[in-house]
Amino acid sequence: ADSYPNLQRGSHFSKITAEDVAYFESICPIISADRGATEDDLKPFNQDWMNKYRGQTRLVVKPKSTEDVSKILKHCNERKLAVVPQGGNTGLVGGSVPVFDEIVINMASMNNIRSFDEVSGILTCDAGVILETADSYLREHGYIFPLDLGAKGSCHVGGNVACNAGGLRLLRYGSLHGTVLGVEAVLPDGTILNDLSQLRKNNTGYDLKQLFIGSEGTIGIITAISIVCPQKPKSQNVAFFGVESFDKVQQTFVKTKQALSEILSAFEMMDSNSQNIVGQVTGRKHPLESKPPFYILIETSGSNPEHDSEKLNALLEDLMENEFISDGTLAESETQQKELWAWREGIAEALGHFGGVYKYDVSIPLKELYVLVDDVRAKMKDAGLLSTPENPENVVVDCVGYGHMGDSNLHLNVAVRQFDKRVEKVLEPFIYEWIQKRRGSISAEHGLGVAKSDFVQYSRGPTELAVMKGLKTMFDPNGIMNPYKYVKANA
Ligand code: FAD
Ligand code: 2HG
Ligand code: ZN
Repeated sequence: ADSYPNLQRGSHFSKITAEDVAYFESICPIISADRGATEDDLKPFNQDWMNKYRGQTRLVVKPKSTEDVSKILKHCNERKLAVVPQGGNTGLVGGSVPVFDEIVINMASMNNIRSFDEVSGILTCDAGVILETADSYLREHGYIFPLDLGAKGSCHVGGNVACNAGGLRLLRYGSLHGTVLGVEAVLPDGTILNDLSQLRKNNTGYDLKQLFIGSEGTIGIITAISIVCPQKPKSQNVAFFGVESFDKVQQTFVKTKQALSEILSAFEMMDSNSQNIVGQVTGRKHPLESKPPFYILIETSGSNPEHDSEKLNALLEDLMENEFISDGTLAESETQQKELWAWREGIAEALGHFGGVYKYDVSIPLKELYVLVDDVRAKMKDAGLLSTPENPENVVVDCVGYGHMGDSNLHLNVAVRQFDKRVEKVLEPFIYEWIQKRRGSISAEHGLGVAKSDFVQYSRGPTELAVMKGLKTMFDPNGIMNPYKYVKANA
């Protein structure tokens, strides 16, 4: 495939036959080239959200139950047919689309809420429930989903768990490794593993569900999850600040934690380049008139509006007095809160409007979080690839940095007019070496997929990788689950 110049189709995988298609059809709805589906019909399942990766599947199966998934995988395993589990297909590392002709197992039809306990706040639902649907359901019952991210309208909770998504409120509600209490999964040979526990405490052997959280469809298909959900906050505030330097962003972070303590629910950082691009693409006017190099979005979630406002106002006064922030605004309604959030949540989408984006999702010690962006921008400029007032048509539109400052997680995005080998050569391995030197992570929250699979050794040692490969082989000896991606057992 054009998207994958360095990969070759596994020669041990079978090709789909008419009998296979007939068998899958007897189990659940399918979309098949052998039944008249066109390339256009298959495109939404073959192409990823960034339009960067494109596979060549001829068959999509849409199971309606765990038993359907079990029959499908058992057959694929016996026949050595490779598969790709697919949720909402919003992943950003090319993990959710085929590389060659893998069968897409799309989970969208498994979308029932199974149970909700109003006392414990534990939700149990099918993997294909859309995140926003789960959250809306919970809100009606006085709770919220402990994860929130820009793709909430399309991504599935099963997809979220499969890639261990982090999102906008991790600093408050923690990672899915803490909130997910149970997983029901189908192993590659069709065995149903029922670890759908609703217990917060269960020290009885290895914690198997943890292996599925962040496994990106490589050891089995998650069919349901149970998760403990926090109370819906009675009071919420959103503040948006302009800041003159990254040092001051850090000082503001410390002050904010001290002042807001338990009510802080998000601390997001955006550079001015990211904000310019959102403004340019949406045509909206920025909430702050001054043009500082950095912006911060702070959210509070609490139970007492007076108490929360008092804390936030005290923080604001302190930040202004000490000149940590140079400008700011406080949302006065829920609509305004959403408008402010749009300047943060809308960055990924706006960046996609120019032709292509190189994405790096990294963990770095906070002190140096933004240095990487400056370094990459300087290198692009030196290489004569960055658009400047003198050369406004250069291939690199801009290098922007933003992200989950509260979690030391930077999103470095290099927006280009088209994907270009010269740009790639400047970016890699430079960025990976830069991260390795600082003992950071080359993938903080988006995972490995096909995009980062060949670079995992920059963040993980040989012993760790050997154990991971052993695990993969134990679960999936035929290697049918999401091949060519993640930690490749045979690489
Ligand atoms: P998909 O993209 O369909 O799949 C992702 C991976 O999981 C693939 O490897 C796939 O094979 C596997 N998979 C999917 N479902 C299953 C299943 N049921 N069983 C086993 N394997 C499965 N990520 C963050 O961490 N934080 C963010 O803030 C964030 N913001 C985003 C904002 C936007 C606008 C977009 C487009 C993406 C964002 N992401 C973010 C990426 C994020 O990982 C995904 O949006 C989401 O978690 C993926 O869910 P999905 O259902 O779309 O999964
Ligand atoms: C976000 O935080 C997402 O907005 C997407 O994780 C980041 O597109 C990106 O690089
Ligand atoms: Zn993110």
